[in-house]
Amino acid sequence: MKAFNAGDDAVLALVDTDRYPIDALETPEGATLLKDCQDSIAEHGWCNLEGFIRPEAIAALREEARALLPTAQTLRVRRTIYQGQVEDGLDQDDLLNREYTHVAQQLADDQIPASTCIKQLYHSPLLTDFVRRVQRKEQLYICADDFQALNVVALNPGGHHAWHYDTTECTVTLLIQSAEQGGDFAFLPNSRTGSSEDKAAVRRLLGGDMSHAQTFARGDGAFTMFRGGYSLHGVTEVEGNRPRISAVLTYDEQPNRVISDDINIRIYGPRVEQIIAQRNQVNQP
Ligand SMILES: O=C(O)CCC(=O)C(=O)O
Ligand SMILES: [Fe+2]
Repeated sequence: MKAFNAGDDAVLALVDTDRYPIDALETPEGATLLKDCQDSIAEHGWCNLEGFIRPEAIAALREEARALLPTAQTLRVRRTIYQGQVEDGLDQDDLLNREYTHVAQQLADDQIPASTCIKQLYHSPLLTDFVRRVQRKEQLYICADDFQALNVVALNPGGHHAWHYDTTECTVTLLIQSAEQGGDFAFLPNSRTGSSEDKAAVRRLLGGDMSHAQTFARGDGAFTMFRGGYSLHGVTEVEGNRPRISAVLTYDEQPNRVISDDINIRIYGPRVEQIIAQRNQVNQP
């Protein structure tokens, strides 16, 4: 890795800034990168930067994730594609109304030490500003939630990420370790807007017809920005012998965004329920 001095932005040590000059967006090369990313989001709804992390740095990120993952819970979350629970009175035969199970070994933000490379990357002002400009936002902040802000997600062989929409408009992920086979990030482009949804297409996909789903190749160190709030997406079954590991970086237009206790308990289970209960006890008058 490049020599890294305390006080330097983590981006300088981890990101391949020769290829992706996100620390110099005002230079002609930087401006071209930014425009290419903005155009890709506008045209396709996603932007994928292969080899965003330097090869020697991705090895360090992989080791770090492997060392921490044994401390992660295996989460088992039942949710609809809209990330809610089934509502009474809806037709349960309709694939749109069903709950699907998401199973993953997942480190929540509070389980990822501040000293780790991945946390330093997430906290990098240079990276946040790059993501903000790609998304053409006036303001963008890292999420302030103790659990949801940065997550490291491992899908073990045989596992997959069930189809869903994200609750934020744009999701940012970093692939730390690809699967040997399978484990493809797949999506139905622009399957909904703010006001309508192509329900026929969504039902087809939920029923197993992948013919309209798109995917793109991603190697270790790929940095992906994706309008996951508008395109139904998931990860196909992981095959082979190693887990697929990705980091999910959450950003928000509001500076101090936290997620409700109910939602965090539903996602992260008894460990977080206990932390929240203790916190509420301390805060009681
Ligand atoms: O792991 C990935 O590539 C995607 C994860 C995802 O869709 C999510 O966390 O919402
Ligand atoms: Fe997602």
